[in-house]
Amino acid sequence: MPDDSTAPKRILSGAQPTGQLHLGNYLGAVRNWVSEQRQYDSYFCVVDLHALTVPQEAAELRAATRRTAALYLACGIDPERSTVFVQSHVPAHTELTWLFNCLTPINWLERMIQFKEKAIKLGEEVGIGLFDYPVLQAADILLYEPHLVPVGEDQRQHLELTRDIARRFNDRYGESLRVPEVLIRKEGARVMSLQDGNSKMSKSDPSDLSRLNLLDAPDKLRDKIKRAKSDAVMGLQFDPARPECTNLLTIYQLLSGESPEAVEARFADAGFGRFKPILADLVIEYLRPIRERYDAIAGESGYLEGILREGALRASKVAGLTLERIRARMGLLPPF
Ligand code: ATP
Ligand code: LTN
Repeated sequence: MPDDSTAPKRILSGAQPTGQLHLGNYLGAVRNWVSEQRQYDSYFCVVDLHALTVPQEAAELRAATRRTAALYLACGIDPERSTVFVQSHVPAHTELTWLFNCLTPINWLERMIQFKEKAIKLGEEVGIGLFDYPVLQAADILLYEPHLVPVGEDQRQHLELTRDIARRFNDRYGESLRVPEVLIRKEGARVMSLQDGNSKMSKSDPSDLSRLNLLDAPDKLRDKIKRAKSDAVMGLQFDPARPECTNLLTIYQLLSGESPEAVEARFADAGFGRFKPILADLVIEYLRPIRERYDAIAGESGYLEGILREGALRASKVAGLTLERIRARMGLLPPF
C-alpha cells in the first residue's frame, strides 16, 4: 500500500444506470457524496457493467448512463473536486474481476441476499454476471484503494464481501490492498417504496408509483405522493408499526432539515389529507434546482462528454497502478 499519510483520504461509490435515480438513491447515497467530496479525494462511477447483469435494451442503457452521470453533476457533484467516470471506460475493472474470480469461493457469492432476490424475479434469465456482481463491485472499489465507501444500507453485505476479498488477497499474496470501511449514514439509508413501507424504494420496482424520481415533473411527484399508501390513523408519528407513515415523515424530515421531534409535533394532529400536499410542495421545491441544472447540463453539447473523458483518464491512472501491483503479486508475467 502506498504511504499516503499526508494525502487526503479517498472515497469511491457508484450507482447503476438503470431507469433513473430516485429519492432513495439521493438520500441514501448521492446527497452524502456531495457533502463528503469537500473532505475526500472522491471517485464516483456510473456502473454500467453492473446494469448489464439484468437484461437491458442497448439504446436505453446508453441513455441511462448519460442521464445518471448528468444527475450526479446536477445533484452537486463538482467535477473539479471529484472524478466522475463510467465504469466500462476503465477496462481495469473487468480485468481485476477475473483475477478476483480466481480468489473468491463460490459459497461466498451464494450467500448474497441481493442475488437471491433478483434471481427469484428473473427465473430462467439469471446469468453468471448477476452471480458475479459483487466480485465486479469489489474490483470497482479495491482498484482505487478508498478509505471509505459511502452507500445505502442495502449495500452492507456487498461491502463485507469486498472486505473479505481484500483480506483474502492480502493473506495469500502479502499485505498490499487497503481494506476499506463502509460508510452508511443512518439518516436516509433506507428510503421505502411509496406503495409498500416494508420494501425499499428501488429503480427496478415494476411500479413507477413506488418511487419519486429526481427528474419527475412536479405534477407527477404530486400525483405519486397523493396516491402513496397510507393508513387510517389520525395524527402522524415515526412508528415502526406504521411503516408508510414513518417513511413519508422521514422524507419530509430529511428534505426540510427539521428535527424528528419538530416534525412529529407539527403533524401530531394532522391526517394524510393535510400532510400529503405539504410534503408534495416540499419535494417539488427541493428537486426543482436539480432538474433545472440537469436540463442545463443535458442541453450543453459536449460538456458531459468532456467531464467523462477527463474522469476516465484520471480513474485509469489510479486503477492502472493498482492493477499492475496485483498482477505482479499474482505471478503474471509483465508484458515485454
Ligand atoms: P436497483 O433497484 O436497480 O437495484 P437501486 O435503486 O437499488 O437499483 P443502485 O444503483 O443499486 O439503486 O444504488 C445506488 C445507491 O443508492 C447505493 O448506494 C444504494 O445503497 C443506494 N440506495 C438504493 N436504494 C435506496 C433506498 N431505497 N434508500 C436509500 N439508499 C438507497
Ligand atoms: N452495487 C451497488 C452499485 C455499485 C457500487 C460499486 C457502490 C457498484 N460498484 C462500488 C459502491 C462502490 C449498488 O448500489 N447497487
